[in-house]
Amino acid sequence: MEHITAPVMESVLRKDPGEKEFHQAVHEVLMSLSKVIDSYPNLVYHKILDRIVEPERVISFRVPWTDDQGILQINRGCRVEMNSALGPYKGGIRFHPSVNLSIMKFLAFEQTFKNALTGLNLGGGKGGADFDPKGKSDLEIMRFCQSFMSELWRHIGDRTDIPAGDIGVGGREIGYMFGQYKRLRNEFSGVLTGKGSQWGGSFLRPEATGFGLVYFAAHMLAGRSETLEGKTCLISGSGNVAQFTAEKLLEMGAKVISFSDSTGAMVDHDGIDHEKLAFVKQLKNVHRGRIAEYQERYPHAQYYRFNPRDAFSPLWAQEADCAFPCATQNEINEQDAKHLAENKVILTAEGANMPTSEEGIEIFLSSGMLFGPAKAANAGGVAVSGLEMAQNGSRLQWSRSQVDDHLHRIMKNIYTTCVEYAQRYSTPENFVDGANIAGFIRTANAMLDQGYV
Ligand code: NDP
Ligand code: 2IT
Repeated sequence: MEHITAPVMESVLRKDPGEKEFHQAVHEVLMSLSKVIDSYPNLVYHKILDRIVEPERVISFRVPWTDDQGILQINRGCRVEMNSALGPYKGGIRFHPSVNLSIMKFLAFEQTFKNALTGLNLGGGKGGADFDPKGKSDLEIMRFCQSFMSELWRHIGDRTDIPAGDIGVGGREIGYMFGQYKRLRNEFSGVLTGKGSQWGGSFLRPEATGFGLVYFAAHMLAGRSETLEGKTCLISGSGNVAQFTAEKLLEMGAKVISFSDSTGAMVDHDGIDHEKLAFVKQLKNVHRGRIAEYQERYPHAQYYRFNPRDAFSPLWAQEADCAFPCATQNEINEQDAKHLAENKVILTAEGANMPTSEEGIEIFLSSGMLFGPAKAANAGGVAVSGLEMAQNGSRLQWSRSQVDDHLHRIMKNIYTTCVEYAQRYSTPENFVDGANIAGFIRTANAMLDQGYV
């Protein structure tokens, strides 16, 4: 069946040279689809594959802002509106110096399938800027967010495109962007999700990605009559997703031993309890400090400074039962995956988007490890964003427990969908194929219904 998917891949490589992250995301999905596409001649005839890899719209814009010294700075902003077959474009905004078109397109592509898996009416999109929030004052962040929105506002809307947070964009940035949108449009609407809970935000949206990830992992383990209780867990990253993954793991009786950031990783073999987690939250969210400071506060912990020339990360070489990469793309390379497999890690569930390289995924799948791919495992965040949109549409706010019930139900549905599609089209427990195929079929059928657009 590669005769159907290979030309699509070749066309992407030809049209989008140099976009290596986008190539990687497309290749992974096409490899899964090559196992089933023959059964869907209608989708082939109507060129769904050729269309699904082409963004509906890409918006690139200049973001000028002045720093605290009064010096003009210029960044590049972007929004990739990938696919609106299932609903308005939906996906986060990332502020990080590494942001480029390839990264935006891979994220928007992944988001399309992820959002389909939630069962909600959400299309796929992603945006961001190559702006580095590190070391910036609060006023610099506000000026940047206002300038970013001064261009983006004309392209988005609560029925068109609804951005949210991602790396470098949390509650503070969403607030500043919302304020500017409201001012320009003279309209208080649900145009962004992740808003403050006093002014339209859903309870549990900040927690949702991490909590959902742990619910998903618990289902995967239950499939093998296992639980998280007493399991030693590695977490990378120390931002939004990492923190709430840790919080839920502690609640489920697991032992969390690590966090990281882009400078290094810390490992605390005694376990990171609620008090130590509160320290990390304060450090990262209030003081915006570095994870290295954990060791200053808890000297028995180990700290490993990353060196970009290192062949593997010391974090993934630690002994553990479960691994939760929650930092960024391609943070687990082939060597890291080998270490995890050799150390008999029984589960890896992806909180970050595409944190495992394709070679790494191969190693996980062939080792018999349970592997929860990002587009299934981290879908809890966008799912609660969808619930925030529902609450905004009805001018109501649901209780924390109502939202949590929905999140539980959605994560369970995603898990059973992955199991079902893996069993039907691939090998049992191959949730990569399960997620890719299920997300694709739902999106593709909607595209078919809506004609050649
Ligand atoms: P945050 O900005 O809150 O935290 C990001 C964390 O990852 C920080 O600890 C950061 O370290 C680290 N990090 C970022 N870039 C790199 C890098 N190049 N190398 C090593 N570490 C890095 O972001 P989130 O927690 O929101 O996002 C984390 C991941 O989860 C991303 O892949 C995101 O796409 C994904 N995700 C987020 C969702 C959400 O709702 N927020 C939903 C679904 C997925 P440092 O402080 O040094 O930059
Ligand atoms: O990658 C993701 O799913 C997100 N950053 C969240 C997107 C959203 O719209 O809530």
